[in-house]
Amino acid sequence: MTGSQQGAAAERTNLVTDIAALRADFPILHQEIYGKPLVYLDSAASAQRPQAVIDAMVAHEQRNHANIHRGVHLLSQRSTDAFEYARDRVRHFLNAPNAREVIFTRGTTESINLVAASFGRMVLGPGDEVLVTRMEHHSNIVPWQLICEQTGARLVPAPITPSGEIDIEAFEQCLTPRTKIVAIVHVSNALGTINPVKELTAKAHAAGATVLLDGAQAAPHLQIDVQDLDCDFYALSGHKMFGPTGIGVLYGKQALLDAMPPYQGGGEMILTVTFEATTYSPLPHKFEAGTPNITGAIGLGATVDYLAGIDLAARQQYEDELLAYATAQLREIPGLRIIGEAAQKASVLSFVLGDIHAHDLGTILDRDGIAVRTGHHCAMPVMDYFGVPATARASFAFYNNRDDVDRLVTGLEHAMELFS
Ligand code: 7TS
Repeated sequence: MTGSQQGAAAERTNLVTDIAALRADFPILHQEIYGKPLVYLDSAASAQRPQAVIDAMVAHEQRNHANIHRGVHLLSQRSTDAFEYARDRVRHFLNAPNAREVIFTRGTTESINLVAASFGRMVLGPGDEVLVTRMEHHSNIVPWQLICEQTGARLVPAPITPSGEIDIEAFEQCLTPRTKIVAIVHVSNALGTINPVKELTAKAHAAGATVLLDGAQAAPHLQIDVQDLDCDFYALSGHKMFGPTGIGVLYGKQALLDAMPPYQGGGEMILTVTFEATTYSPLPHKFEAGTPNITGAIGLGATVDYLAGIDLAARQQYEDELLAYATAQLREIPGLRIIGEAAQKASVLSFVLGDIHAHDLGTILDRDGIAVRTGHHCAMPVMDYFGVPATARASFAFYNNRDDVDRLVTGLEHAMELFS
């Protein structure tokens, strides 16, 4: 074994496999809400952060903060090093070939807007098509609508099935020589469906389209390997994967990012400026105008380090078993309809309960100390498809357990009593 192989083997043997014990790492979970222990089932909206991530951010603020990429002084150098270290950790997390291909953004929403505004404007013209699916979050619909309006292109939604999966045959039929961009959610926030994005990417590429994957809900649960997926762009948010808010990532293949015009202008993204002509910084800085969320990026780097210390196979098995347990428990409740029953799902249970409005349900559960999200989950076309205005959604992370599920079931029974 080479030295680095020995190092990797040692790293693997030290991985945390006792997933249930990780709950202790999340201080926010250990509190009472209205006098009852908190049950946090809203991680798909925003996941909680482990102490290690909070500590990394506090340490940066207390000892190292200064602006990056510009100071000769020590604090600026420390900040810059920590920021670029975080970029490299994210590169590793995504298995991106090069840190130049990792752009820090505000989150998934900004990452998709960046691609739509820069790449979309560059390649789209009248009659061209952008293909999405009917299960997209609004942030993978509206940026495309905006750029379609400006370029004369058309947004095409690929159909889904009653179980909440992409209809692959119909998807293939939607791919035409006019399809320039295909934008697909990796894991649906409203249904929990894990889409076969590698297969869909290959089909889109065969049709000559460029592919963006929305990984907001995949990054907290799945192994992401952008080289294996062969996607052209991948977007994610720090706060969905146990990191801070206000920071996210756009991965893009270097050849595409190099060809694309800047998204925003300002400091940091330029090499030289005169009133006659401006030249731009090389990647990734060309797409990072202005002072970024430095502490957020450092927190995201610490998040990736934290996740790298956990055995992913053990974590996924734990999450799959918890989802199966929760699904079985909820199916026992009379009048409860689960929305989204795909064969491959990740940690999301959307449901409606009899005639009880989702918001009423959410309010009753809250009084029992149980946090779920209710509403359309920023995926109104999905709600339309299933013929419901809203659902209640319990979303899980590895820090949840069967007690949380049992409390949810008791809370739902309580709500039924109140409404009977
Ligand atoms: N894409 C998906 C699949 C999402 O679930 C979300 C947020 C976004 C994009 C946008 O992410 P942001 O970090 O830029 O806001 N989804 C949710 C949700 O399900 N509940 O609240 C936000």
